[in-house]
Amino acid sequence: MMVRAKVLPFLFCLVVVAFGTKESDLKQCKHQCKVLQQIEEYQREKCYEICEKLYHGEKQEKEEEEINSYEGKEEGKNNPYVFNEEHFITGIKTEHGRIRVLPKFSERSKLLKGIENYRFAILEANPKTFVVPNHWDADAVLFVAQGRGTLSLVRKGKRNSFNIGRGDVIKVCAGTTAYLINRDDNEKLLIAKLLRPVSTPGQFEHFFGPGGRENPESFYSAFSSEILEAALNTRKDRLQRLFGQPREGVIIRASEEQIRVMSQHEEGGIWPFRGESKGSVNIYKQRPLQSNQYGQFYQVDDSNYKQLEDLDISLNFANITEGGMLGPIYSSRATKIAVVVEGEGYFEMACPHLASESESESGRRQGSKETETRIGPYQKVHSKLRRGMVLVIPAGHPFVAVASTNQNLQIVGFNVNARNNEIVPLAGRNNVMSQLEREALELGFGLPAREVEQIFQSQQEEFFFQGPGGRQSGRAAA
Ligand SMILES: [Cu+2]
Repeated sequence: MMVRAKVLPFLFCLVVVAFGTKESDLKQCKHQCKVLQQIEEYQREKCYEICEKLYHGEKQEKEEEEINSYEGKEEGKNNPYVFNEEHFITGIKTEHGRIRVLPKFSERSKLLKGIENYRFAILEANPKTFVVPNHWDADAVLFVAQGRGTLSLVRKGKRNSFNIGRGDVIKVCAGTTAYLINRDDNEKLLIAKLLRPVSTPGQFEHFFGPGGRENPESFYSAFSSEILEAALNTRKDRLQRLFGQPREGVIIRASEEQIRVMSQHEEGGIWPFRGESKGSVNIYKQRPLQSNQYGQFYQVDDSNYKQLEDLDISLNFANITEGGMLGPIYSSRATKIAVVVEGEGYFEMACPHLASESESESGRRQGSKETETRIGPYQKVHSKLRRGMVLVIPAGHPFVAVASTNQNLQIVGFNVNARNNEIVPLAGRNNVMSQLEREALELGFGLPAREVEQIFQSQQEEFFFQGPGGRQSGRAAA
């Protein structure tokens, strides 16, 4: 009896010590149960059970841990590349929707100075609502992340109305009068916007024509009444009535009938503006640049949407399969402003700036001189990724994005400085190291070239790989 009582806790300790999340650990655990002497058969069964429980429990826990270990870290002052809900300013809000805007990037950190002339916003409109006509002093690229709407754009004396849906990319030139409906009965319409202000760098405004004295105020109301009377050739009392109506905000409810009439348009629309292509292009309908079982990668740039030409912006959409990962890669010229549209996971990025910042600070404190060129150390910038989060990935910065093991991770990225940008793969088929001369590898790594080559050639996939959560022991070839 004494022996029995002692055996179980002992065996529990034994198997726990040996435990990881690999399948080989499970085997080893069971093996230990098998070779244990002085225990009875029912205890042996119990031992197997503990092994199974630990394996499955730990595996799940480890995955959760992996994601959760990044939780909270993004809040740190030393990670200016990640933006959460609380970093947004609510520009416009009604009970039917809101427009949230990120502050100027350079306000967050001087490391983001390169994109300080760009602003990022997200529009949310409830089902069956109308966003009142307005124009912005900014060129904009819109991405429909969710829902179905109809967008109307008035420019060069013509109106183009077209239906939009998930995956559509639309360029809206500065000064275009735009209005929008959410024509869906149930789903919210979500539109991510990258704006490039044209008059005041880094700042843009919405100008509302229709409107009243307030909420929104009409820009017509700013003019003297005699000016408006003369310009519109109308009596004062009629103008007072026109701009004196109580308004209920920028995003308002529309009737079934109004929605029905305004929804009668085609996808993409007929584009009446001379020399320009269609109003929108759908990113999912493009041929993926990369595709395998671990994910797909799509791009819209000036080759498949000519209107992006003068903006030097492109868009990417990455669908990373659950348990998969994208990269490591880096962009040669483009800085990516990305938003998570679906799923969960995490990302890691190598950044020499953050490490040098904290180092030079401590250096200054110690009175030591800063050297001009420095190599490393690299700070591992990392964060959990969740729907709605925004990431900035500067040019040249190697990064990787990993999907959780239970849901695909979908990220849309707006690339600034898109022209001649090249995505450089750091692992997998065609990785940059495989282009190096053998002597360069030998000298660079301090190892025989053959050994280095073997490692860089062991990953057969390209761009998307099985992530660490999905990998099992014994899979790696080298
Ligand atoms: Cu950096």
